[in-house]
Amino acid sequence: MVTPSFRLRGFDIHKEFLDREAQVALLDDLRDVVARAPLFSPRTPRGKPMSVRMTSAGTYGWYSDGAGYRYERRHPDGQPWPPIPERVQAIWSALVSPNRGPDCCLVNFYDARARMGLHQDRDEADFSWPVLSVSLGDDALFRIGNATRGGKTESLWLHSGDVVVMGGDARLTYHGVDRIRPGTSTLLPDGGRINLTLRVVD
Ligand SMILES: O=C(O)CCC(=O)C(=O)O
Ligand SMILES: [Mn+2]
Repeated sequence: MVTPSFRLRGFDIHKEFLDREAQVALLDDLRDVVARAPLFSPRTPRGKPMSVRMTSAGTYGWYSDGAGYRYERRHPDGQPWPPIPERVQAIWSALVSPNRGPDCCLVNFYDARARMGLHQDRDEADFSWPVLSVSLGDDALFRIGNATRGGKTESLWLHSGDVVVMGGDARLTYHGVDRIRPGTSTLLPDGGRINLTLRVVD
């Protein structure tokens, strides 16, 4: 197994897991994903538009609207989601398991004003599988809370190329993104941040 740079509240943080060349290659793959499955703005179950735009690759895509949070087999335009790029699968294979791949690669795009409130990832069937998250582009202030809502939190800046694995006791820990720091990376020509979140769904 690959040793993380450090652990924070059970989250394994792999600083600069991807070098610049690997980030550029990944971005190329993601351009194909977004061309086939365009980014959209989901609504919360209460009807509020999320500030993060999203799409997915894989058997399932994460989706939300007035009917609730869930996984869907098709993009809102009716097409199946594109396959998860091999280079993305390889990160999972190296850090989680070479035997079972993720069912969903959620692609989150943060512009300068986007954020993601504290939440748990809990729409999956089996919490024994970790969640793996990749950061590309501008820095993000990532906040980690507790197994239940409330209590003290801690935050850290995630940079382009960093990978976080949330597993074991931390699998259901609250987490979110307070804000991004525009202009801190040159990876995305128009700025912003991409986060890939890989999960086993079934
Ligand atoms: O953008 C991030 O780093 C976190 C994304 C996240 O927590 C999620 O999509 O569930
Ligand atoms: Mn999450």
